[in-house]
Amino acid sequence: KTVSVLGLGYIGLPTAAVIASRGMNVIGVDVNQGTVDIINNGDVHIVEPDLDIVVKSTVQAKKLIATTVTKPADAFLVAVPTPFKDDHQADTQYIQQASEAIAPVLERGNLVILESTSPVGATEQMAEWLAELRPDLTFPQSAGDDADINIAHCPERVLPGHVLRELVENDRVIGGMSSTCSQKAKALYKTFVVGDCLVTNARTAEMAKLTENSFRDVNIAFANELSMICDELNIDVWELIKLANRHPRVNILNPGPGVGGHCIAVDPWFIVSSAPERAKLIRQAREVNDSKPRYVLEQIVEAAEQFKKPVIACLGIAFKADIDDLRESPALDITQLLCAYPDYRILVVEPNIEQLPDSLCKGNVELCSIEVALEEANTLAVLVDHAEFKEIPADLIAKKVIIDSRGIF
Ligand code: SAJ
Repeated sequence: KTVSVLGLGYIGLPTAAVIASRGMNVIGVDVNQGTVDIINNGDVHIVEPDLDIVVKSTVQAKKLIATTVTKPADAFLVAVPTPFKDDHQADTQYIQQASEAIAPVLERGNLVILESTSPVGATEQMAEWLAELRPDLTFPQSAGDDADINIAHCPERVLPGHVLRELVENDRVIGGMSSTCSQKAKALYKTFVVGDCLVTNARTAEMAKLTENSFRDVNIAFANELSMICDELNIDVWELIKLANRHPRVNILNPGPGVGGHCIAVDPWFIVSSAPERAKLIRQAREVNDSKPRYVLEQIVEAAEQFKKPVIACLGIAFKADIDDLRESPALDITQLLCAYPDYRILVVEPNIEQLPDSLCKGNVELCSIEVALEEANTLAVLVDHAEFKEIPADLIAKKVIIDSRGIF
């Protein structure tokens, strides 16, 4: 059997490699020729533990081949981005482009799976796009279990940094547009998932994924709001949370500089835009989390202003601990805003990258080691709880002014 994976990013590439490692032939399709070339050389364009090893071995075994051209296959797995537009509506143009790429090569008996996190109704929309382009085939929205083409939504739910393990171990929600669609999709996932594959319909599967990330967003917003209240009341929020969490039914998450990444800061908006009148708490949580970077920035500026020549070490710019991913990173946003102060010298410490992103290539910013930063900075802004930072000995920071948004010190 041949599986084609469309979109070779943070989800598509690990998924393609894991399926190929189970002995299936996998055609990975990406619109970016550079990405395709890197993969066909047995290399990877993203940092994820052990991904390089699996990609290299499956490419060498000729089980995984990357291309920019969509080719016939038994199953198509769509793992393209679904960002949001300025008005917070989901932007499904990449799903539409993937549908247009798949449609010409579709054959009777094919399975099409949408893995991208999507607003409710997106799978039905994808099925419509495919049906319009291939009037010679039947689709589940009209033919149900007898359709020529089976379609399902099976949202990814892996945690960056643990993708290879979670791809195999996590339970999966399989939302078929008919029961045949669900059974066929389940059979595919069962070839590499040891977790349970739980069958439902496509709309519920879409909502399940959005719900998982909104649950986390709301809970982080609770922690972030608490941290700001505690500052006002002169209470150590970390101690407070530790104490409250000793209650058998309380489990508060960690405050931070805001919520980053391309999932939790995005997906709740798909619920809000589908049900704007009802989704009050979910919207408010987004707003609390989005307000946190500016709050932390103000704390850093206030601390730095005590010095004639503020030298601020920004510890971490990734969106969370122990990864190199800078997308939608509150730590990066805060660092960028700090650069706008021409009198500040900004020392960026980010052990997971080798060069600064373009947005930080300014005269007053430099990437440096922990040692240099601790020697030269008078103000420390802890923005990410990377493992390296947790090992900094207490005596090295004793004389610094510290804004610790992650509570590591
Ligand atoms: N964060 C906090 N406090 C916390 C936990 C997280 O401030 O207590 C921040 C992080 O620093 C980061 C952001 O939230 O900026 C998101 O980090 P995360 O580790 O919570 O989640 P992601 O975005 O890396 O991955 C999430 C996961 N979803 C859930 O845990 C419900 C993952 O399983 C999903 O597959 C992924 O989104 C996705 O692709 O949707």
